[in-house]
Amino acid sequence: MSDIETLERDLGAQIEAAGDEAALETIRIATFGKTGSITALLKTLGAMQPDERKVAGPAINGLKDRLGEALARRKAILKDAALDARLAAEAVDISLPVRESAIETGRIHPVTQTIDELTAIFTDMGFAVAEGPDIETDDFNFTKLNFPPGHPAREMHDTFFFNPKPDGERLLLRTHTSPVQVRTMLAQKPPIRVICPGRTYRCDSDQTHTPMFHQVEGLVIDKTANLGQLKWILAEFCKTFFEVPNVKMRFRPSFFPFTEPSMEVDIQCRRQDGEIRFGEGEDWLEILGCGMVHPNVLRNCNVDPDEYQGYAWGMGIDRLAMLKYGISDLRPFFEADVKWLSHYGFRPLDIPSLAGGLSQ
Ligand code: 2NL
Repeated sequence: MSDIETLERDLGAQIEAAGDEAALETIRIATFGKTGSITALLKTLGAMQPDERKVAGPAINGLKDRLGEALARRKAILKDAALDARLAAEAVDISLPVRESAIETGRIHPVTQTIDELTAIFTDMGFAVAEGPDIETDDFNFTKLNFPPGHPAREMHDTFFFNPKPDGERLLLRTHTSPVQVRTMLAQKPPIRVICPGRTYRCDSDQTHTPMFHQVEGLVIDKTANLGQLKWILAEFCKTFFEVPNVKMRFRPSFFPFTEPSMEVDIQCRRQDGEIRFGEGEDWLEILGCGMVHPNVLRNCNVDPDEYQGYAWGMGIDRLAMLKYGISDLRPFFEADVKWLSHYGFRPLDIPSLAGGLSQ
């Protein structure tokens, strides 16, 4: 067999065996490159005698053309195969369901839901919503609210104090939302009707207390503000919030430095099989504190107690959320556990409204 035939057979076999375009390119360079086998063969033509060249020339050039064609054919096949492989690997499965969006999977925290609900109730009655800073002065958190300096009630609040500033002033984390009402009275002229929901802080931590918790307070200042109005407001609130047609309430005398008289309020309930129901039964559950604003507080906030009087109340939002939604443990409220939130949380588009029934 001639050299040309051997070369043609060997190279032809190599080309057919090339598994991808890179392997084929290596063969092409080894054949037609500067030092390639066909290139070397073509170079031999120059040194040949004319007779010899007449025979060898067409034979070598014929081989060159056939190998060129074989390379091109194989390249086209490999290119098609590579594309087919990519199309198969990158295929999009259009039968896959769409991944749920954040609006479907996200949940509203029960505390946020409860704040939204009680805000809907009180704003419907004509109350404005006021907010203030979590870091407060001793003056706004205690002194203006009729806690005398050194009064034991300051200690009762288990206050988180900051280190004193160079001028000796000691800021604190507010122990109740009352300083927001103080700020409201100092900034606005009566009549005033506000609720103040927000975070509050006390150095206390056990099964039923967390160092940060939520409170909502309400304040009305008007010339004829009186306890009869307060009773009606609280009864309306309880019926609407707990979604029952009637609820008995019990007012017990109590003490707060900022109200006189002061009362604690219980609502009628029934405890059964570890469940609690409102608006029925013979048991009582304390849910809030209230009273007539102390004249000293009015004076401290530039409200003339001879012209105006006020009533105020305060309640724990976390506890309201636990009671309404049957959550027995307070601590997971603040543990950011997604599993807990997906169980107790609310759908983002179920906005609480009085017309819709608050919790739907
Ligand atoms: C409770 C009791 C209460 C108030 C808060 C208040 C605010 C001002 C003036 C007078 Cl500026 N009173 N707030 C009044 C009575 C009770 O909270 O047990 N909260 C959880």
